[in-house]
Amino acid sequence: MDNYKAAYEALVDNLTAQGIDVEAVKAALRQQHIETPSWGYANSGTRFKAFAWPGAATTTQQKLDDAAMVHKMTGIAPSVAVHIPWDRPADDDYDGMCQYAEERGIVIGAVNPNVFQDDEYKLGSLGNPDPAIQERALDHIIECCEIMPKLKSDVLSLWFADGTNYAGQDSLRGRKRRFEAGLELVYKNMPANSRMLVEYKFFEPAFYSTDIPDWGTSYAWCLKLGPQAQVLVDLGHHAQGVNIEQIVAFLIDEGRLGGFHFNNRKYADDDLLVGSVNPFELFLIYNELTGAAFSDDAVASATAKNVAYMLDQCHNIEGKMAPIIQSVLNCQEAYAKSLVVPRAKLAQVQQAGEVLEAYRILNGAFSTDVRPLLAKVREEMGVPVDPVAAYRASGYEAKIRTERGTANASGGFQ
Ligand code: PSV
Ligand code: MN
Repeated sequence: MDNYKAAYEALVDNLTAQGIDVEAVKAALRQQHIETPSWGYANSGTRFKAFAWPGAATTTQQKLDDAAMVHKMTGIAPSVAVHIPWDRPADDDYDGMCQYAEERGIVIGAVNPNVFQDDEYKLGSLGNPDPAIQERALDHIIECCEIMPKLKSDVLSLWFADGTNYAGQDSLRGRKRRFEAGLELVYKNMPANSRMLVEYKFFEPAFYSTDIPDWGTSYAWCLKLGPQAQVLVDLGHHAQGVNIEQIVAFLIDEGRLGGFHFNNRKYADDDLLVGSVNPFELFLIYNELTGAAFSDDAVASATAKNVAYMLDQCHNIEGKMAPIIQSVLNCQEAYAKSLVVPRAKLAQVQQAGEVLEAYRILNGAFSTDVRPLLAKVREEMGVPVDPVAAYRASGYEAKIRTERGTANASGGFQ
């Protein structure tokens, strides 16, 4: 990595010859922002076993300390998503929590209510047939709306474990109506200038039906709710073979793409490093976002520029901090590759119906080794050129192992 300079010069020549403004690409890379999840710093597992990782965070302070370290190593991860009540502070001191983050050079990002972990939610939350449970869920989500300004957050991120396991278990239309009514009430309680992101998932923990199974359901409800409601795309929440970049393109064009939960799914949900299974897919998703952000279309451009990019990953066997840093870097690399797509040339061959040439142009950008460019950008930003190596050499991991030990718990802000 230290010897990247000659490769960087050669890359600049190559990109410039293709008509790409390298300084503009670097400026865009400096502005990239990937939010990390507080829960990704704690121990987690599969339903069969949670392996405790030495030094893994158990309190929200530790999660914020770790997130600050990730930001220090990468320069592009300045915010952390929180999950309530996992991150509920003692005495509800949200101001103190916000200040704690800011003192470490980061901010709190999306607020995620949790209406799935209590026994009462066995049959669902907003979709539950019991009005008392619906109300309990509603109260918690509205409480999260009140917490948002205290944490200076403008994103409410909603995911529901609601659904049914057996045909006949509940009325599908009844659940739809209960959900709509609940979401409408939440929407009315949103802080001004904030956004509600509605996440979908086609399976798990309910297996016969899921109340928000796909982007279409989420989109339909966002349309009904109003402009503050947008769809959140979690990469792990689709069936095999689904063309996620097409969903992304559609939602951008309609002004309703609000955020991402990045991860990579091999067979089920979201616990693998983003871009590790299918880097081409991640590139194609970024290609849609970048193409829109830098286009002349006002709605698509504003929407793409306002997307909340978040990781939603739990690392079970590969450590905690280094994989999170690696995930941020995977997003950075995919974004860089999307920035070197020669768009004018691509549009020309698309228009001319030159199918193979269009594929070759797009694939050419994907195949570009952007690592020297990223090394240069990092150096200019004053962060390590190789963030994972720098993290390993920093002594942070040894320090937290000694100070924190190995614990199974994952607690809140003390
Ligand atoms: C559910 O699978 C999910 O993707 C939701 O975003 C949750 O909030 C998150 O994982 C953490 O459980
Ligand atoms: Mn998610």
